[in-house]
Amino acid sequence: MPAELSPIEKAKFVSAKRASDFVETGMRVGLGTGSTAAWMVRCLGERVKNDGLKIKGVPTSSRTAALAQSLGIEVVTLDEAKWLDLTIDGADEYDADLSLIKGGGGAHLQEKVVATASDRMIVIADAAKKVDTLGAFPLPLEVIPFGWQTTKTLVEETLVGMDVLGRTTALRMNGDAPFVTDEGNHILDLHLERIGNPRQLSLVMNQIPGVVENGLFIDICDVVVVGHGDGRVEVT
Ligand code: ABF
Repeated sequence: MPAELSPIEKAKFVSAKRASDFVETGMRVGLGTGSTAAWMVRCLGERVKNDGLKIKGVPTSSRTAALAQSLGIEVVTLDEAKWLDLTIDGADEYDADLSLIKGGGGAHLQEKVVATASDRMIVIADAAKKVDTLGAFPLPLEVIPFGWQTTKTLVEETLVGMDVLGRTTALRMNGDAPFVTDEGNHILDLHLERIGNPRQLSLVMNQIPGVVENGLFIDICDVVVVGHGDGRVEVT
């Protein structure tokens, strides 16, 4: 373990390290995005360098692709891999059903495609990500640029009457400009505070014309590997 990690970074590292132990030579592995996933990619890079680990990595974002390539991990496209043995990725929240909110890193569309095209999905997270009810973290919606303001209005009108507490939706910004995803789309962040029925909300949001994908991952995560600031790690 790298020296001098803060408790939160230690929690992320031990979670990522434990999950990377599930990776075996010959696997096709989905490589997640975010700071916890970056630790996992670094752990795999160490095994490639020191133990001769041979995997085909499918990154979930351009950021992860650059990191993996810099560490000597073979990077292929999802279509080249065709299907994945395992995806390891972070999350912003997870609940007792292993439903997730993802997308804080702006990559949930590619992350959901990769995670769904995998035999197994392992989420790596520090213990603070566990919640009783999803929603305190803003739920991202990837929307096409065409008519995004109208899409925002449709989303707000659709939320009325649904089992959520908050209502506000905001365009994610990157400085003074709208954030642009790897796919060239924008992101609306829904500040819902509490999502009473994540499954229903996920289905309804994706029916709105202009919405490409939402950050709710329902029935996709198989295992959560939780790291704690004192170095403990739990596989749930
Ligand atoms: C990506 O990174 C996103 O889906 C998720 O929202 C975020 C988690 O970032 P971190 O590990 O830095 O908390 O997986």
